[in-house]
Amino acid sequence: MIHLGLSWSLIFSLTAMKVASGNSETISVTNGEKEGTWGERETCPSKQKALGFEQKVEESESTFDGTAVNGIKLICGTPGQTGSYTEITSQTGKFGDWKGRKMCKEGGVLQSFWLRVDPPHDYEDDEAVTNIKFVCSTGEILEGEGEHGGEYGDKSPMCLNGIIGLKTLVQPHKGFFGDDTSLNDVIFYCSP
Ligand SMILES: [Ca+2]
Ligand SMILES: [Ca+2]
Ligand SMILES: [Ca+2]
Repeated sequence: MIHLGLSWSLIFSLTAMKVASGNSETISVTNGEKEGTWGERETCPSKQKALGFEQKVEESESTFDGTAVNGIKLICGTPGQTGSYTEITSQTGKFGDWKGRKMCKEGGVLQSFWLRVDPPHDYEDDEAVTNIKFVCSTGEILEGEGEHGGEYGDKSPMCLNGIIGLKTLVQPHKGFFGDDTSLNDVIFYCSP
């Protein structure tokens, strides 16, 4: 009887884990950097999901202290309906420019992502997050117009029902003599 009880509780906990990983509340990657403060959680209006995104990027060629990605904006809307969008951002750094929307094919929503990250160097310029790419539920991969420092890490878990919000870790401006990196990491929130 003891063995039976143990195996039932094991099966129950495995099932619970499977449900949790398929429909987690947030998704993140393991290769983000650590500096800065987390911005506010921002979410799409009720019933809307992230159909695309836009990045604020400082071009590395334009400066000796590059920061690459400074902000991420989600383009929220109703899947399958075009024309009416809501833009949301969390904390955003002061450098760079918004580079234009990247949208899933009609009916698609953002589900998972990779971060390209330039890790800290002792003597060279650091930039932390240099680019991002997402997978849409319609199958295509959308890559931002970011920079080329560092490498992409492992893909995040998937929001089965789509991404609906975000929170970003951004390093405050360190001034002329400090090596700025601006955006260091991001967490996305999943639709229930
Ligand atoms: Ca820098
Ligand atoms: Ca950055
Ligand atoms: Ca600086």
